[in-house]
Amino acid sequence: MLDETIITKVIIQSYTKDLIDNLHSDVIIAGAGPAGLVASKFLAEAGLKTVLFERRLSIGGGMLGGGMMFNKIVVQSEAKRILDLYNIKMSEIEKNYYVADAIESVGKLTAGAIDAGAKIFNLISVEDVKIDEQFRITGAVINWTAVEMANLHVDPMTFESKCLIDATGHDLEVVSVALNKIPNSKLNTPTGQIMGELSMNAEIGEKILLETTKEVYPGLYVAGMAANACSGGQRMGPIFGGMLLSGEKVANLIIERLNS
Ligand code: 48F
Repeated sequence: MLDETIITKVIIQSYTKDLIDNLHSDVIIAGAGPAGLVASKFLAEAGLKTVLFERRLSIGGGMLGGGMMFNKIVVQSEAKRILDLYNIKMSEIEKNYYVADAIESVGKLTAGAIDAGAKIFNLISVEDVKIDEQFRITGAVINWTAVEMANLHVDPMTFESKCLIDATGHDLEVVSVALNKIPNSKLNTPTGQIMGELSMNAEIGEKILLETTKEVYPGLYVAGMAANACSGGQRMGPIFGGMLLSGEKVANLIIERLNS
């Protein structure tokens, strides 16, 4: 005999335990696109407690749809080694242009993060940051995506971490809210402000992404498209090498910081 109330009880108990176990972590990542997923794997592998919040039901962000719903992704040779780490199958249809299946890529990037020990919560949005007396960022303020979508007046809850990564993609949501709400805040960008992304140039956008991926405010890092949106880098469309390398870079910056 299956008891529906036991099914309900084990779900509630187990999910609540996950939330409580992750209240304090080393790194919180907002956004489970390719950059956030790769960062989670490397951070967790380095022994850092890593929590990732994703607004949507699905994981993978813009990677799932490939280019204009042709759900294939392209990776250049510089980033091929990262897809190889996950055993993602690729074909080199043109020299230096490796093509992979978007669903396989997202599935394996997700499994890689989870197997390394990162905790992913979907259906939760980061809506603000937590700050200390010196206005340093010390965590994330979160709420159910459903609350956000229904525009309900329901207060959020707070998770604490040593570092926070904005991997929210084009919208750069976490940095935007922080800049708005922290008095006199200046970002580590050429203007000290959010510069916004530039129109498409895959060559420049991919290259510059490794420079724009950095700590932009004490305790707050940017990775993936959010990094170019922050520092005025070009967009690059459905080539994903830069996203993977950006995830790796932000993880290395934080590993170095927290282990020093
Ligand atoms: O947009 P997304 O895939 O970001 P990314 O990792 O990769 C960018 C590429 O997909 C593509 C591109 C490549 O060349 O330009 O756009 O930089 O993933 C961002 C994820 O963050 C989630 C969003 O649902 C998506 O899955 N997200 C956005 N805002 C929030 C959030 C938020 N406030 N809280 C939690 N998740």
